Amino acid sequence: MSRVEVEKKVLNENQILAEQLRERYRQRGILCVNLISAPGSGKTLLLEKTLERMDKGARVAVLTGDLQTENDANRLKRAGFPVKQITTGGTCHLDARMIDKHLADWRLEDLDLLFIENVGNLVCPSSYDLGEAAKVVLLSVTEGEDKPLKYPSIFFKSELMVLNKVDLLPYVPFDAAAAEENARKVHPGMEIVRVSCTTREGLGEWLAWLEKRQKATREARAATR
Ligand SMILES: Nc1nc2c(ncn2[C@@H]2O[C@H](COP(=O)(O)OP(=O)(O)O)[C@@H](O)[C@H]2O)c(=O)[nH]1
Ligand SMILES: [Mg+2]
Repeated sequence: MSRVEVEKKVLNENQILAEQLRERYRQRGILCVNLISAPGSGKTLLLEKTLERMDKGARVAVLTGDLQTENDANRLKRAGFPVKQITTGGTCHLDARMIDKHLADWRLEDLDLLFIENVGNLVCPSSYDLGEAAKVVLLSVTEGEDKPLKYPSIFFKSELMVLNKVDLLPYVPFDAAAAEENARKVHPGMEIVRVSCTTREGLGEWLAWLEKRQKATREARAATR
């Protein structure tokens, strides 16, 4: 079997499992969000600040992926919600089987919101559906405004772009308007929020986007009952 055929088979198997996960989330009214970015753009800090703003009784959980270490899970657990680390060894993305395996001993009935922090990488995670309702791509202002043009697939497939680290804009030569224009060249009409996870600027807009998507998830579930 050629390399192309093997890759196609793996992707098809992933897609089947991802659709099963999506159906499980749909039946329970869970919003699943898959966060993707290059390493260091601020996925974990965004999640830490998000969890910090949630009510103590919020039905939220996080699966966080990295090649090695439990560092991110340890950071995220401080908020008191269920968190699991997925260490992939050498794999540069999460896949649906890893998600299925790590969800096995959680009761999905107890969740309304599931965050997945993907492995830091703008390429491979774009090819693997995890059953999420939405992919969210983070771009930080230290990465260069041309990244949406260089890595179009993930910007095209993501519903929202979080432009992070805007607190650093006075210190780096980064044209935020050009970055947004580039994102919308590959994904016309893409939603974008500007955020600083350190100063918390823009976090309200991000939380409003989440609330809007959760409302849509609840309504879609109610419509099928
Ligand atoms: N100045 C600044 N630093 C940030 C911001 N968000 C994240 N960082 C820093 O960027 C580094 C990487 O963040 P992390 O959340 O680990 O990124 P991840 O690899 O995408 O999960 C850490 O040192 C964070 O403190 C931000 O909005 N502004
Ligand atoms: Mg991280």
